[in-house]
Amino acid sequence: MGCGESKKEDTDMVGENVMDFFDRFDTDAEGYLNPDKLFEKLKVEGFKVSKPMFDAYIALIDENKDGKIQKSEFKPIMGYIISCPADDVIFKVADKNKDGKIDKKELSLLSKRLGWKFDESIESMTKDEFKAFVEKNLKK
Ligand SMILES: [Ca+2]
Ligand SMILES: [Ca+2]
Repeated sequence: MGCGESKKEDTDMVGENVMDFFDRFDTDAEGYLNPDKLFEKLKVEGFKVSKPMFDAYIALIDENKDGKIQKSEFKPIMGYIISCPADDVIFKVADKNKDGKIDKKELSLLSKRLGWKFDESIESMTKDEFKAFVEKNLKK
């Protein structure tokens, strides 16, 4: 399976693995994960992601903005974390309509969530352009 490209990520098999993963991490069975705890556990599990990049994931997936990761918020990103390199995950999450580009609407949503500035004249970014954009912003 490629990096989240395959429809298989939606199958029960992977879905179940993802939920097992969640339950394993949610040791207090609270129904949500604390991002810092999740980051530590992902590191232990061997996932290579930097803290600034991880914080960017969290800002993007925390739909109800409570600073915690609920199961429903965790599910889409987990599939990507399992199968994608770290800098692809943020692209996947940011590409809401899954057309392989980050358009202005997606950029402005991301900028709002992460507080990143972008050039309003940009209509869309390719994956490579977006990666460069993310890298630049994470370095700040
Ligand atoms: Ca949340
Ligand atoms: Ca898109």
